Amino acid sequence: MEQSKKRSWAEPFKIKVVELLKMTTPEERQKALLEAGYNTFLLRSDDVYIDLLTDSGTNAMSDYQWAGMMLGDEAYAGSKNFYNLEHNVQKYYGYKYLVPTHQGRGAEHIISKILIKPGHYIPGNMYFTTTRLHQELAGGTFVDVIIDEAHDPESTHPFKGNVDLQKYEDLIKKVGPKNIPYITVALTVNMAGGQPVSVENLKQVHEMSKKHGIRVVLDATRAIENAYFVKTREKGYENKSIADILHELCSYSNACTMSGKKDLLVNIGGFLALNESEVFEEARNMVVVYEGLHTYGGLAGRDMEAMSRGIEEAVQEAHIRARIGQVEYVGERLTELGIPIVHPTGGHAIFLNAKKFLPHLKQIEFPAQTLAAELYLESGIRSMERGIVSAGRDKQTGDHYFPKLELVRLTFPRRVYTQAHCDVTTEAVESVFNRKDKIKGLKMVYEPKYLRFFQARFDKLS
Ligand code: PM9
Repeated sequence: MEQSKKRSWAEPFKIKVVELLKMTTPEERQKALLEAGYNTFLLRSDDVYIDLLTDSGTNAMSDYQWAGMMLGDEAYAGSKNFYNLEHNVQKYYGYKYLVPTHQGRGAEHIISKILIKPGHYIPGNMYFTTTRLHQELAGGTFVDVIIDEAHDPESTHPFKGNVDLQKYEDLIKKVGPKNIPYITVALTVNMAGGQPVSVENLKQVHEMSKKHGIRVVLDATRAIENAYFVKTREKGYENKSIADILHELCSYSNACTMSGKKDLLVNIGGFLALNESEVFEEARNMVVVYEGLHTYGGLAGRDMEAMSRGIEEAVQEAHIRARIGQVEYVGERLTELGIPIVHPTGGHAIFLNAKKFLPHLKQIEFPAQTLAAELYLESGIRSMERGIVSAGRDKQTGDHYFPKLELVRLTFPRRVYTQAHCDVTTEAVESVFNRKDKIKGLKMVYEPKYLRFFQARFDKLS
């Protein structure tokens, strides 16, 4: 028998425990959506059928991780699970020092507070909500130095997360290297569509930064997914292991912040990892104020064990191939249907291009927020707005930012949903697409001060 060119992959696990899903009626969903003020963050999880809000903390842990949970050493100080985690962070990420934190933003808070002084500038490859907020709260100003292609949903550049070296150099010239404590490089870039950075680009960023005495701080939250894209897209890396690529990526930085809730297959946890002993000393001291003692940082011993074991599993080829393969699969099906999405598909999610999906809505009518609400109404599938609401307001002028990207994120938790769930999701998006012309926009009726996308409320425009 002739073999097909592209062989199928299957989930590289079998299912041992299941959690039953609840189906709702359109009337129940309409009521739930009204109560949630058209904000999918405010829905009760009980009212959701397939939850694609986020891949953060929503992963399914393996039996190996659950077994590790039973080996939690809950001593207040010096838990053996801390040392296991420290060992694996050193082994796989290559940093010398580890400060555990309850999640990613705990690490962002600490590094921002230590290194940023009022008046500083922090370049980065596109903003991330919590990262930029901590930088601003410390008195800094974020400057986007990502390549232009990242802001174009249709550009098929293989490394849309890359830093534009010219933009970076221009900023250094303009404000002076002394006013730039570090550059943040996110691997992958969430807000651009889960887009990767190439090793070559990161190496150049590292060299330029070193020349000017500027640190490179990675947001390594999805660095393992980034390593997979390097392996499949960057010349010379085809035969390297994911673990080796990860190690190399981190070698071009001074530190990283990490939300373990993504790549590392856990439900809670994060860390700051560093190479400089003086900064580490300050971080170790600060973590006791905001998170917990430096050997637990807001986590239980069992959480640290699950995260340590998660690192070992996350770098496995079969895991990462299927994880990104699932996203790719949905992307291919939606593209076949002519549905506008961000190309190429990224690591953790499909991003629907709401500007193109609902071209009759102005950005101030919140097309992505509207589309996320409509998808929920259609099918009980929960997604997330990543557009004008997430972008927030300019801290100087108070005006809305109007980002080029107005997207709805269908985010895939790791090892949670099957290919059949993916098919149902595709069909639900298609149904909304078929009635898109009749969809009306939203107006914001409540806006919280920080990270408004979490709690803002909306009403339908009549
Ligand atoms: N990301 C996500 O759904 C969690 C909620 S949205 C704020 O994508 C990056 C690249 C992230 C991220 C969280 C954090 C913060 C830092 N960097 O949520 O604090 O995607 O663990 O991590 C979310 P924590």
